[in-house]
Amino acid sequence: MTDFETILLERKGRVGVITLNRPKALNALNSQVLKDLIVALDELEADSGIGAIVLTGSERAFAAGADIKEMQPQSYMDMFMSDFFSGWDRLASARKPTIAAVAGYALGGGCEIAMMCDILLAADTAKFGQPEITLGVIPGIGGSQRLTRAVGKAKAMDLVLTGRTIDAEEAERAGLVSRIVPAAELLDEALKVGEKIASMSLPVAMVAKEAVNRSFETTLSEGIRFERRVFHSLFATEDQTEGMTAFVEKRKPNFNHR
Ligand code: CO8
Repeated sequence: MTDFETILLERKGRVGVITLNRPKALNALNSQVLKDLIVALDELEADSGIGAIVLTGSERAFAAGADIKEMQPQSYMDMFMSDFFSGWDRLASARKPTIAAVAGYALGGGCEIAMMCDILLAADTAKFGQPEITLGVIPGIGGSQRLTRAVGKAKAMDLVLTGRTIDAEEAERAGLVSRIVPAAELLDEALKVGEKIASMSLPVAMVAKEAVNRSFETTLSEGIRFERRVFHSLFATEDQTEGMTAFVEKRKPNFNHR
């Protein structure tokens, strides 16, 4: 297993756990974090023993945003020529299901990478926000788009234009997170969700998330057409046969995990 500078990578059963680990900078996301995360994601996606991926941080911070100290001296040409931040698209395009387990601060890029995950679990201590405007910039890895799709224009404008932070309760009411759990139980809960997903057929879970994600990219009729085509195609899999036969035979299904 690869050693990393800024993250920890563990395998817990069929769940891969990536922990952001720059405690002195509240897990600020610098270029090294991005490099490490890409290697870790590539490893977990290639590992047939893994059926779901949890991304988490510390008790105090999931991530307090992009590393401001790294960005501060950069010019327009530096940012443009290096296509700064574009590598983060790797997380959004992960094929295996991803779960963000957020405690403490998820600000700026931290909120944005949590929103790239398929499921967002919040500890009761979680705080979300897009404070970039207070630094003279705007969200840079999808915040203006994903936040708006998640919570609607009213709340997104409020957060992006004022830079204010919301707590877990407000985030849940707004539809940004799917569940709130006590901070002490966050990782266990995320692992349970991961194990549950990993107990399903992996290819079916992969196309299920692809179908949901299509809804952000296309019209209703095209999205439904996509869903229908994929649904039909699943009848070519052993897992459809196994899942439905197990129901009829009143037993638990034994899915393929590859
Ligand atoms: N970048 C660099 N260092 C940081 C960051 C950051 N985003 N956040 C915290 N740190 C550092 C602090 O500088 C401090 O270091 P030091 O001890 O060396 O001074 C250490 O972490 C602890 O932080 P604080 O002392 O400030 O801790 P507090 O508990 O007083 O405050 C806060 C916690 C409120 C979270 C505060 O640290 C803060 O406001 N941080 C910045 C939040 C922010 O503005 N985030 C947005 C950044 S811009 C951004 O994310 C752009 C997104 C575009 C794409 C992102 C791709 C990754």
